[in-house]
Amino acid sequence: MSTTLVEDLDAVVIGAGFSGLYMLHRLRESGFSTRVYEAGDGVGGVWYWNRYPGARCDVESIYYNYTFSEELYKKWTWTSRYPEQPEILRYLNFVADTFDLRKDIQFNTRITAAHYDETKNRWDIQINDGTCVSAKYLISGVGCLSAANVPDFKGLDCFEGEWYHTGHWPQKKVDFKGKRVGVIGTGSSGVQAIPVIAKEADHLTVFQRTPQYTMPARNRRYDPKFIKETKANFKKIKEIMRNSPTGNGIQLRPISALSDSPEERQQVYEKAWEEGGYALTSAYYDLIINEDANKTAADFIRSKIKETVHDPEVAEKLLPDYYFGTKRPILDTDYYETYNRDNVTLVDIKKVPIEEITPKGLRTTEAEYELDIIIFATGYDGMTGPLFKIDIRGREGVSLKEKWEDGSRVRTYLGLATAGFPNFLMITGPESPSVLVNMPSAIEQHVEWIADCMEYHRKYGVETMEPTAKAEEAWSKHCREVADNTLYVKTDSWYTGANIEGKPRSFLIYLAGFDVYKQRCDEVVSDGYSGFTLSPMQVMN
Ligand code: NA7
Repeated sequence: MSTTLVEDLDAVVIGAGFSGLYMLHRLRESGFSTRVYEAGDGVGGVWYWNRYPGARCDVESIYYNYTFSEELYKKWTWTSRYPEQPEILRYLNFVADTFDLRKDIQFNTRITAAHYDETKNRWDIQINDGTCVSAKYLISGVGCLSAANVPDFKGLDCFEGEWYHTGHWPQKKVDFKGKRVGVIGTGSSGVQAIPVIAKEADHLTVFQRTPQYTMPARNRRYDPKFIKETKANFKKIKEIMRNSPTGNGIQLRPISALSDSPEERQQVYEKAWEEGGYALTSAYYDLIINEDANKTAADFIRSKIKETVHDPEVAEKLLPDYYFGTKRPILDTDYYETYNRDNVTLVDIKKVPIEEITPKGLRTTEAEYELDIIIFATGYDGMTGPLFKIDIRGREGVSLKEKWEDGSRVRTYLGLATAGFPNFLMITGPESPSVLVNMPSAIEQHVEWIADCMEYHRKYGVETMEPTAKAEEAWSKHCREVADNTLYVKTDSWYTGANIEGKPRSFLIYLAGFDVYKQRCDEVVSDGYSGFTLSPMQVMN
C-alpha cells in the first residue's frame, strides 16, 4: 500500500450511482467530510455503463427516484411508464447538479484496496492514481450488478469483429446497419436489446442458453394529468416507497392461484397480460412459494409464447421450464414477436453449446456463424463480485474474500456490515433485500440508516462499530431460512451464483419483504444498535 497519504476524511464512498450520490449528499448535510470515487467519467453507476440499445428500467418511473426531497421529486418529470437509460442518466445528473455533488466526486478513478489499520482505527484506501486516503468510514456503493461476466470462451482474443458487454457499452453509437450481429444471453439485458438490434441489423443470431419468462411491459408515455396527480400525491408515493413490501407499489393479491377455477384464473392472467408490467407476478400471492400455483402462471406464459411465435419449432425453443419468477421475470417490448422476423435466428446453445469464438464469428458444436459484432448480454457476477474486485481487508489483515471463503460462506448483519471489518458499511450489500425490491427505496433506507448511525457515533464518541459474530450468524441463517421457503432456491440463476463458473451457490437476498426488513433495522437502532459492538462508548449524563 502506498504511503503517499493525500487526505484524511470522515468517509470514503465507493461509486457514484444512486447509492453514492445520496450518501454523499446526506453525509455532507450532516457535516462529515466525504469523498466519492467513481470509475466512470460521470455519475450514474449502472445507468452510466448500461447504454446498450433498448436499455430500460423495469420499475415504474414514478417509483424509480429519490424521495428524500419533496422539492426534488416535484421538479423532475418522467416521460414514460418505464424509464429508458438516457432518461435515468439525465435524472441522476440533475440530482448531482441540484446538490452540487460533483465537486466531491473523483471520476475516472478506482479504489484498488482498502485496509483497516487497527492501530489508528482508520481505513487506508489505495487509489489507482497512486495516492492513498485515510477515512474513519469506508462505505460501499458499488452496486449488486456491476462486475460484468464475460464468459471465458476460447478464441475471443482473435475475433476480428467488434464485441461488447451490455454492461460496459461504449459511449459512441454502435452501428448495426448492414451487420451480422450475434447476441449471447437472454436475460433482462438481452431481451431488451434483441428487438431493437433486430430492426437495424442485417441479420441477428440469438444464442440462448435458458429460455426466459418475459411479459409485455406495455410501456407508454405518461399523460401530463397523471404526472400532475402523482406530484400532488408525493406523500403517498413516499409512503409506498418507504414502507411497503416491495417499495414500488406492487402488491401481491391476497388470493391463492389454486382457489380460483381454471376459467377464473385464465381471466385474471389475461387481464394482467393486457395491463403489462409485473401485474402477472402479483396476480396471486403464492406463485413463488407453491409449485402448483407457479405452474398455472408458467403454463399461461408458455401458451402466450406459442400463440405469438409463428414457427412452432422456434416457439418450442423459447419455452421456459423452470419455476416462473425464480430468475428475474422480464418485461419486454415485442420480444417474442421479434422471432417472427426473417432476419432473426434463434440458436439453442444448451443443445448445441458454443465451442469457440473464431476470427470470423462463433462456432457451436453444430455450425459456424459469421458475425461482424458479438454482444455479450451474459450478466454479472452479482452481489459479491463487485466487492471482491477490491482488496478489502479488516482486522488482522483478513480479506473480505477470505472471510467469506470466496463467497461460499457470506455472513453479514442486515446486509449492512460484517464482523471483523469495523466501520465498513455496505449500501445494498449481500443479505439485504435490495435487488428484489425497488432499488431506490432500498438505497434511501440504507443511506439514512448509515448516516444516522454515524451521527450517533459522533454524538456518543463511538470510534468503531462492527457486528458480533453471533448476530451475523443469526442473520445469515434467518436469510437462508426465508429463502428456503420459496421456489427461488430451486432454480439456477445469478441470485444463487450459478451463472458464474466455479462460484459457490448461496442465496444472498433477504426475501421477507422490504417493510419487514426496515422494521428490523429500526429495532436494532432503538435497542441501542443491538448485535453490534460499539467502542469506546462515552456514557452521557
Ligand atoms: P442475466 O439476467 O444474468 O442474464 C444473462 C444471460 O446470459 C442469461 O440468459 C444467461 O443464461 C446467459 N449466459 C450467462 N453466461 C453464459 C454463458 N457462459 N454462455 C451462454 N450464455 C450465458 O443478466 P442481465 O444483464 O440480462 O440482467 C441482469 C439484471 O439486470 C436483471 O436480473 C435485472 O435485475 C436487471 P442462463 O440463464 O444463465 O442459462
